[in-house]
Amino acid sequence: MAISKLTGAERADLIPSLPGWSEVEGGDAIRKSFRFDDFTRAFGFMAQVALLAEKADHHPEWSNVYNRVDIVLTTHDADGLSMRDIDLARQIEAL
Ligand code: HBI
Repeated sequence: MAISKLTGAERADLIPSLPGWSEVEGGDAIRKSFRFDDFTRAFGFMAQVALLAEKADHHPEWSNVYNRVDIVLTTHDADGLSMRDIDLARQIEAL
């Protein structure tokens, strides 16, 4: 299914409502850094996000260093930011 890239106006409207998320340079992705008390909690969070991603068929670009998880969301099929990214970010915030 073709997924369309969000316009600048849509991004300006949607991203501020995502706590702690910011636009990556160029506006084609959003990112957030998470910090946990320890590695176990960071990995548990990643496991929860992995299940959301698989259910959504929409997967993060992410890295983990000990208690830190850095997530970037973009839509390869749209070559930029789409509603799939916004929806996944909302689901992550609801964990
Ligand atoms: N994840 N972030 C991201 N972007 C995509 O375009 C994407 C994905 N996960 C799976 C997926 N696309 C599939 O729809 C395609 O690989 C077929």
